[in-house]
Amino acid sequence: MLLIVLIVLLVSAIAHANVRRRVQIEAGSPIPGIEAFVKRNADKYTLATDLSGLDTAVPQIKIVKIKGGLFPLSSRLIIKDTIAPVVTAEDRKGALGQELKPEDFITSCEDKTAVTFSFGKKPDFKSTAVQNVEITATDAGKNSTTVKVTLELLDDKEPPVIEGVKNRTVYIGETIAYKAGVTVTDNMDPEPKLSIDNTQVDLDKVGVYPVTYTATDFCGNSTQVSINLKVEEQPIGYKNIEKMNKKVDALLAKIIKPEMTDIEKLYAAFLWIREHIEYQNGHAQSDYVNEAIKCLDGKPGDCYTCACGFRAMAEAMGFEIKEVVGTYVNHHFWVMVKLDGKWYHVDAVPLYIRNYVGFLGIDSELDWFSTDVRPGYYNRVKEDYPKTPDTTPVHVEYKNGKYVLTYN
Ligand SMILES: [Ca+2]
Ligand SMILES: [Ca+2]
Repeated sequence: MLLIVLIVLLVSAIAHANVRRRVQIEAGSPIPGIEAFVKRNADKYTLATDLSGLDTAVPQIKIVKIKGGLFPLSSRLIIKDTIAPVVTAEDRKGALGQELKPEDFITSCEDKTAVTFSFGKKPDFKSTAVQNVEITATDAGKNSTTVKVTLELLDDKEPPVIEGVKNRTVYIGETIAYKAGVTVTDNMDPEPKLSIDNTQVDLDKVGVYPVTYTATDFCGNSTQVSINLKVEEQPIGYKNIEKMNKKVDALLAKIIKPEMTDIEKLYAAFLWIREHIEYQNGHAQSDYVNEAIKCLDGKPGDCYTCACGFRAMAEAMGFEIKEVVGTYVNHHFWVMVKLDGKWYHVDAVPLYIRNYVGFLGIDSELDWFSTDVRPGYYNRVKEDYPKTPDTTPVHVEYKNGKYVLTYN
């Protein structure tokens, strides 16, 4: 009996002696396995403590239980950070009164543990003199690195600049992204603050509401821009805009090639309408979207149908369009398109009289047509529309059943 007890004690003592009392690793190292904790015969031991979730980037001491032999065994895992951070920093300029933090000077910092930054002596943020600044980076193991930089504060009196703010229209039921397309820049502050006062806006009620954008730099200089936000009833056909856009994209993919010039692109859209739409009187004059869909589907239509189809295509290609409402009997409709900063008339409805076909037309041609060919046809309230140039870059003729475009 005594012999058995002695043997057990001896085996336990051997097992105990084989386990390392302490194991130290550098912070950020991989989690050690059982072989780190025993001197030999690692295959006869297992870790009883689960180390899988251990964050070795945190310096700490952990008791590790080990199985092997008759009695429980244990070791201590010591995670220590002994390596100081590697830091680079840059000289800074700022605005008088701008409080910079120590980390604002840091351009890179490498360390396995969490690092905090502190000033040797806090700079005077109310001085315009060039100051020497010391910044110390200290890791979780209290190792530290100090870098030297300079700080120069300038007296900023220039307010930020707000761009991209314009009057907008939304329909009831829509939401509005006030900051979309709006940029704020400042001569010194890299991140001037932008606040938007939209407290008077009611998106559920038709009306015109003021919205004020205020940009402020770190010195308190500020700029204000106010716009009008118009809330309108949803137009007829509004729900079909997506459908229209899909049809436009599909058609443009067929008839437009990226290498085309602007004139060629507009002409392709114009020609498609001329060649696919059969004239038929009678349209819904207030429903741009559904008329455009009718046109894009190649269904018969009138001048408004063709104008809407052309507008949809031209706008999708990035051209600016104005609808023109004529004063001719029953109204004639067409559009104006902006090409290289100049406005021209485009009348896509099939019309072959005397070779005048209405592509990139100018005011004098419309006047001639409305006087000599078809009295009153292009009459309109001229002051409501931009003037065209005196010459047009192209001439389109309809000869022997075909359209021919020549450049002037
Ligand atoms: Ca470190
Ligand atoms: Ca400024």
